[in-house]
Amino acid sequence: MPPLPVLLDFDPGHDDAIALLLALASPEVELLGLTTTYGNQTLEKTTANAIRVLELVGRDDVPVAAGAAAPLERELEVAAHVHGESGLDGPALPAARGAPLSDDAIDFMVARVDASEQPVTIVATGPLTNVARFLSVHRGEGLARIVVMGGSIGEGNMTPAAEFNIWADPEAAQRVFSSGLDVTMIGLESSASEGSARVARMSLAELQTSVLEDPSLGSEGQRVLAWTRANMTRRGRWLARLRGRPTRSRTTKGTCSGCSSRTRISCSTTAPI
Ligand SMILES: [Ca+2]
Repeated sequence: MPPLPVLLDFDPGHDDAIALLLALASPEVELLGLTTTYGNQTLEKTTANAIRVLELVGRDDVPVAAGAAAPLERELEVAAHVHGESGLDGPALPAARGAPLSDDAIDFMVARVDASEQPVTIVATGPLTNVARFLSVHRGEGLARIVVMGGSIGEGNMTPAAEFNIWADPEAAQRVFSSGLDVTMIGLESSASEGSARVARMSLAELQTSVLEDPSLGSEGQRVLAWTRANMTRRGRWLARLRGRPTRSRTTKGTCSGCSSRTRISCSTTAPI
């Protein structure tokens, strides 16, 4: 089976950086390119972060096109309270050496979809402004589907009901969800569940044995692994606080009664340790 052609539209951001690394490490995926949006930080920073991660793992052959710097209609707000001033606060990754394409993200998406022999899947893990703008100039021929990390069927993380990516640009989200195309929503619950946490741990394990264990990366790769693990743990604890669930302190060690894990990634959102 040929690899799935994918365009990743995102706003790195720690979790988006993990998504990128996983895509790079997945033989099932042919990554056609990256398009960036504001979200976890400003467009300038998320674009630089995308390039920094690519350069860290030696994949600066993957093209990056910068897209929306602000929502369609609303004021710009970024999630610096979660991802820090750089959008990737943690280990000091080297500054980006490369630059994004001169093409706008929308022109890039159109060109890549039209040029692909196989139907393209757009994976969007940030606010949906770029995807909405793309759909305003393209009818969606040549798309397999759009997979969105966003929304919630229960609790939000910006308001009691609203998840950040949808909250940041609801007009864009409305256009995407009403486009008539095949749209798959991976909501906040799925992203914070015990199952997804297990997937996250599996993904990190896979990364450790693929991209990040490349000997040429040396200690830098290990630092990124430590950073992603710490970030996932912090994220789980933060979500747990949001839900009012009890969690133990960082120094507590034990086995989760729910998932038999000794990490807190899933325990913090499912059952106390
Ligand atoms: Ca994101």
